[in-house]
Amino acid sequence: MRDAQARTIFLKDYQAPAFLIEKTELHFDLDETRTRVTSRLVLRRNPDLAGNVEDTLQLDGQDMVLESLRIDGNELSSNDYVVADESLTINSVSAFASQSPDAGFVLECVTVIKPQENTSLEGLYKSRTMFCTQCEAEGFRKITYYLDRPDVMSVFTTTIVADKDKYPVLLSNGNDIAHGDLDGGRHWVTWEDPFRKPCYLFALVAGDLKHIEDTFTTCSQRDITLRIFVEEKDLDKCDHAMDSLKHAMRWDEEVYGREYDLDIFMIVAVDDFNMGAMENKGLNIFNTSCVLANPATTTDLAFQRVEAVVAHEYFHNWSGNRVTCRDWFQLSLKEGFTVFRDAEFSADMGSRSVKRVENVSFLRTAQFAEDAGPMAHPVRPDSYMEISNFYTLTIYEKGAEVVRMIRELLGPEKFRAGSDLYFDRHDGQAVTTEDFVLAMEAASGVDLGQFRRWYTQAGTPQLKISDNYDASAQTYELLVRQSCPPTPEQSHKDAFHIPLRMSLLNADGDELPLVLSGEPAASDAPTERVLDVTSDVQSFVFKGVKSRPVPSLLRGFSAPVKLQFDYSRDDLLFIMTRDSDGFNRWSAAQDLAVAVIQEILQQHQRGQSPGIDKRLLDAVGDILRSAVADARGSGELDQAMLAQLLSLPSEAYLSELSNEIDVDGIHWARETLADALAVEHAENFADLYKLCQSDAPYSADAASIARRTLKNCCLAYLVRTQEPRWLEICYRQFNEAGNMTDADAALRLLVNSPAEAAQPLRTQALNDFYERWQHESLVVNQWFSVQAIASRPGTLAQVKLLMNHKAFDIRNPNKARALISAFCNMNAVNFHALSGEGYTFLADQVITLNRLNPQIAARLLTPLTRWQKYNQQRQHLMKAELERIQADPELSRDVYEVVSKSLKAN
Ligand code: B3K
Ligand code: ZN
Repeated sequence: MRDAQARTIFLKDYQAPAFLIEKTELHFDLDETRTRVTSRLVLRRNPDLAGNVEDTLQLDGQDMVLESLRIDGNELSSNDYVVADESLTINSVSAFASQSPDAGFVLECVTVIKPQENTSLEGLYKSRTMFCTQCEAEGFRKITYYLDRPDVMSVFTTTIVADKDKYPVLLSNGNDIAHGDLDGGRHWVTWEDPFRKPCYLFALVAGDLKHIEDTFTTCSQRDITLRIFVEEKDLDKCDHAMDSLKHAMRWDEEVYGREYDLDIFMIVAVDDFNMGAMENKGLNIFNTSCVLANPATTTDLAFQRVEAVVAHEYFHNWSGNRVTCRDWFQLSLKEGFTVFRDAEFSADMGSRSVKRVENVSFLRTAQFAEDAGPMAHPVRPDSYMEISNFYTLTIYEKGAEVVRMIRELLGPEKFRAGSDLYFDRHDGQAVTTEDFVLAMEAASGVDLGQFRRWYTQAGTPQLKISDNYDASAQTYELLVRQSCPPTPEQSHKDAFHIPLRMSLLNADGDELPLVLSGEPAASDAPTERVLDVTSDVQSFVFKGVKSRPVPSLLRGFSAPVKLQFDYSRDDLLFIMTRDSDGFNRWSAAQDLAVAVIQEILQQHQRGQSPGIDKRLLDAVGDILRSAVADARGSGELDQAMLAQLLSLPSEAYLSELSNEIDVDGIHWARETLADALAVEHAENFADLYKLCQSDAPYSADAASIARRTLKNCCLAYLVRTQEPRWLEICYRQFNEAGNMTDADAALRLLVNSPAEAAQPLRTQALNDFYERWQHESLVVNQWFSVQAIASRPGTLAQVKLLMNHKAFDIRNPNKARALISAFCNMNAVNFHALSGEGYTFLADQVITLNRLNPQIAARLLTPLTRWQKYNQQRQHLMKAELERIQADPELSRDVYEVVSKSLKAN
């Protein structure tokens, strides 16, 4: 890594562009060996910059050969410009322009690139047989020289020329305005996108694709053509994405007043893709894993992911494309807001409480860990080396929580007024998170001054709450203390503005009217309130409280904080059963299970045999009995929520809660509790398992998904009993399943079971599964990951064998994730083996991928960066591997940033 490449970009250095690009005309001559890109850019000096007399034009560009360069038809010679690794600098524009650069000039540039050799999957590259692009954040500069920054917005016209047999379908943004045939079996298409956009939203696809088509009539009665393009073999896997798209389009009209703008909306599925999908204007490009769905090959979880990602990318058309980011520090402006929008969409499509539980679980496990690690950064970062490293859970998930908190503080009507104003004010502009907050303030009159700290301060705030009941005065006090641990570059934090949604429950579980001291008593006082926590220490005294209540705090997880309140286990049981807030019922169940698991762990560490709190065993029994009665009777309960209540906190969450992670202890303690629950309640689990069976044909509606989830949750407990009959039933479910959800669940259980009788069944099932699905790439990925996450000893050896399997290809990100990432992130006991072999394995893969695909390499590295949370022996081993990676002389900027920042945390 050369020093120049390890440069840091700072938000404080932001400067508006000296030149603007009004019009961009691109011409692509696609070819197997060399692709020629001709660009014709209409530029002019930025008139909004006072006194702008800039005459040097520096364009971004890398990995290409420049063939010719002209300004206003005048050819430049190599003395007139400087080509460096990442730029092209023209020293004097006015020397070639036919008029003042203020009035505009035309830059024509011909470059040659080799998409077939581009393994970074950024810019223009080949995925299997097709050409496709990924330009966000800075991939366009690998296509042609350009001002590759989001505040340069231009109208694009794109002509694609290619062999007609191999590439019958040629796509780009906007509308197809002309096409025709050429000699030599070639053809061409010209696309025009009337909306100004930054180049990161540019897209091109060429391939032998088939499509399904539908139409959507917008709220103003415009008919939009919807097309989903895939390889022919996948045509039977597009319907769910199409349905999801139409639901999303309607939802955005109804909930945000946002109508689609072009006449056509296209989605293309590609197999080699660094992330989930990309919101290119009018031409979304999707990882096959986020668009294809069919009951036979796709699990319920993947069906739900398809719905969410299709909606997310569609919603970007407004939150991202029509209103875009001024610079990449503002990334959460579009990502946080859009994740919030897609989460609300999913909540409306399925079960709201369950959706919230899933999101919060993920946030508390993965984002909290990121916020406590060496790469912690604010929702609006101050600096970065490589922007690709900042597509993080903080930008996305915490960013969404920040938007959610704004809605908590404003209420839904004012929030909607704020979003309307934001879209109206900034349509067609590249703006900042500050502009978003200003619009919210202007439309609501709510002061978000202190709230802005959520954008600038990293780290997860802690809320320590204690209470005090005064029986004689009939007052109940909540004393709230907030603090936030230091994060890299930020040792001190100022108090956050935290919306604390809460209620007080009396002994019957009823909510009490909430009147704060100083407020007039009112007969219609609310029973739920959002308290504004704004100081380091703050007291809230409620009056007229006749007996000591149980507080229901942080309802719906109203802020992304760590809450500490000294609940007794009986209080938690009470909230679990009596709270009207579904999220808090679940959260109390988790807290109780965490406390019991931690107790088992401590007993284990002290060499005592575990004693399991009977209250938890009984509570699970109660849940099960009510679930059984409900399944036999009215069927009113939300079975997805029941499954959540019956699921123990993950090892990852238990690890996040630990100061020093006892990898094996956590695994052992959690398994011990799960096994005990299984044995104690085997009969109830068996009843429920049977009651959740159904002969109905597969449907991906919320109730059917919930039923299957609950059923497979029961089966998991039953397999834990290690009774041969349950292993056989599991194997039978695997064999006879009419859908992938049930087959996959059973396969996972067989692969993970430590029972001796499971061994032959597992071997048979894995062989059969591969045999049957070897031609379905996404299913083969599942087959890889099922094996990679088995906690049995010897898994790493198996993973290494699978790396040599003919179906594995490290250049395909889905495959790398299915095997390497699954092993390193979801198999703690094996990855953290004290031999250090897991760490060496990961470092080897990162070193390989660093050369092929730096983005994926940097992302895979995450588990090694968390070394500070482990014991000395593991810390030493992990750091040694990070140092080995750091010593690679060819380190990409992506990997360099992650390695150096995590070693600096020393
Ligand atoms: N905006 C893209 C992410 C691009 C990532 C580039 N490294 C997908 C999304 O968030 O919708
Ligand atoms: Zn997004």
